Amino acid sequence: MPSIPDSIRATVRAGEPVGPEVVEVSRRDDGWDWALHVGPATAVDAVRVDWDAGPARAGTRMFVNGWQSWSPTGWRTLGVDDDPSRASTLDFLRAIHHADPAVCATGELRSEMATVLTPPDGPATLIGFLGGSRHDGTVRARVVDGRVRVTAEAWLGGARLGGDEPWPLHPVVVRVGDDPEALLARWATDVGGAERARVAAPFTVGWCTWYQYFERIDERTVRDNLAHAGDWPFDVFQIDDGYQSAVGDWLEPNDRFPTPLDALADAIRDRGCTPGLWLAPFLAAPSSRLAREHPGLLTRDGSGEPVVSMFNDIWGGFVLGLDPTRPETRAHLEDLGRAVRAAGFDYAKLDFTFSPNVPGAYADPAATPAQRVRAGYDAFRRGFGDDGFILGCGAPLGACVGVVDAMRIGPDVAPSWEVGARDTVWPGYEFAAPALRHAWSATADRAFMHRRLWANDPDCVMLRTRDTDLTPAQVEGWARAVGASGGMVVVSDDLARLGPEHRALLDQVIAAGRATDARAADAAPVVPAPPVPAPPVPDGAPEA
Ligand code: 9PG
Repeated sequence: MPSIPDSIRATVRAGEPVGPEVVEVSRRDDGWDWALHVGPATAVDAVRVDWDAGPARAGTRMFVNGWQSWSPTGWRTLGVDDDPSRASTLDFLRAIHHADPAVCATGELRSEMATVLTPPDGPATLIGFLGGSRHDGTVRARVVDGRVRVTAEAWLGGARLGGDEPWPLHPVVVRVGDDPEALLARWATDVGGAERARVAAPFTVGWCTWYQYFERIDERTVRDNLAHAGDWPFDVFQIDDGYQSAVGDWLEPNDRFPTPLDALADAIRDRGCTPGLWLAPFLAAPSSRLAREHPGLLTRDGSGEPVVSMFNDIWGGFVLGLDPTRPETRAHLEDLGRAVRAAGFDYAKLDFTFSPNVPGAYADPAATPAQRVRAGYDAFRRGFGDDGFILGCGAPLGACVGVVDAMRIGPDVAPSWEVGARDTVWPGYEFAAPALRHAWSATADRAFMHRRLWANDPDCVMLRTRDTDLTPAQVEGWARAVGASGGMVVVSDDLARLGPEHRALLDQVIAAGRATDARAADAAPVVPAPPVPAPPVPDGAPEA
């Protein structure tokens, strides 16, 4: 495959006709710099360079990076596999898992930020955007008449761009090499440099309420676990979803939490841990105090109605999105960050943060979807402080480089290998549903991002061997995979039920994780792929 297209011709997809001369392209050694110069403000969907990358070889593999933490990610076969959007039935799902919510053409594969194409008989080619804070970048590939067509697409999402100054796009690199992982690691190092990635946070060990108690937490349970926390090597003790009175009202706990949050944070600190809090700062339940008293913060559609940004049964159904392009929303998010920190929480897990990508009539029509997401994060960060620890979750990866300290790089783990009965599985997006094998495969496929774009959060280890559907081998295999990743090690089990054998495994995982983490910037972590699941045991047959 040729390293750079012979002639770089950019085309613009816009709401109004624009000429090809509006894109200024300049070649660099391994790709190109480009800028958009449309003059009068024009709604621009995308700017793309499309080229012939040579004859298609059967069995060419493509690395597909999902758009946000939970989005389908992994290696696919070009000309055989399809994009998840082909199977999807809900517009909403495409808006929360891709930059461009439109359905792909048959046979087209797409990857966000970067891809690697590896033909069976030749070197690998990486195509990647050197940034993500100004706009998303999607690389598409398909086979046309026996040849590979590649498109590098700067996704602007209909932002009204214009003015006298050219609008710089993130540079694109095209690089050839023998080792796909080395190409990805080098690309991630370059993106981290360009976006001033926050990669200096210390190696983090923690405890989290979610994967033992889910939304059924109460203060008693949190305090029971806290009573054991001093016996464990936890840096962080984090309260997850379920403490709040409503989605949006993060500082008002519900009646299962009689103690104010700042006193709970004090109790955590007294046990020697950094207090951590989960919140979904860009969402508000319709019945929340936030939505009722500050309706002006909400994202609106073209008819002025609030935009639904998520559906979740445990929150009572539909929830609305906040519009970070409104100055008053940014002021609210900044105040929220300041208040969470003032309550004593130095660690914040910001979840469901894809929501500003959901289409709507945002107040600032000149902001791209990536800029909307980033404006929300930046506002929270301003209030929370530069020295607080922010973990992104359900987060668009590209827009968050440089603002988060850590990033969930896969879908939710679960105390089961496969998706459990209580979870909804959406056609095309099966991978986003909680299952150990999903979290494990993302941890392997995105290991190269660690300490280049942020610290990777592979999601919690699942140590318990009772009250779980995991086999002891799955428990241990996953824990060791987390260690091999060098990323965060977070326990999410009832501590009263863990014994010395669980502690011994955890100590080994932490030691391995610290060693991998210490050299991750030089040598990208290598995480073994999840084992192929054993075939089901027939009824009556003895278990192995
Ligand atoms: C809390 C949880 C945990 C978990 C997060 C996130 O409905 N959904 O599609 C859905 C997706 C992910 C999800 C929950 C629901 O999990 O990843 O660690 O914090 O939220 O609600």
